[in-house]
Amino acid sequence: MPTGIGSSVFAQETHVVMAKGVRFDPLFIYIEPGDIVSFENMPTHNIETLEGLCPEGQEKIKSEIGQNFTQTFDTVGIVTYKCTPHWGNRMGGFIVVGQPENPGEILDAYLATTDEEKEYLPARGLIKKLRADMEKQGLV
Ligand SMILES: [Cu+2]
Repeated sequence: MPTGIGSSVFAQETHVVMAKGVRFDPLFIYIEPGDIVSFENMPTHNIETLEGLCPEGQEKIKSEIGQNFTQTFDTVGIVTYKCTPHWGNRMGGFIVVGQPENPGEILDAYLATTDEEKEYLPARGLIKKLRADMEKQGLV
């Protein structure tokens, strides 16, 4: 719960991400720290965070395939996740938690990481889409 000095107090909100085919909809969500994300319509899908594309302090998450999944996110930053069985189809998404400092630098670092780690390669196009969305919103 964000109750410290200098942080606003928000009611805990629940955000829904739906699996549709081999995509997550919406592809990126913007939430406040402490909010809940509910992943639904997951008959053949799961959620697995990509450790190299997550903020420091974000716990590793790997949900069960075929199960809806609900998770609270507390760590400010950009969380990247994939669907393990459909990562070859680039089924993944982002949760932007709070207002990370220098989001442009974070995204640059994430892109560089995708060059180094083959496992992260499918994230490249997704990161570019996130950057475009954040630019549109004036966040980058
Ligand atoms: Cu999937």
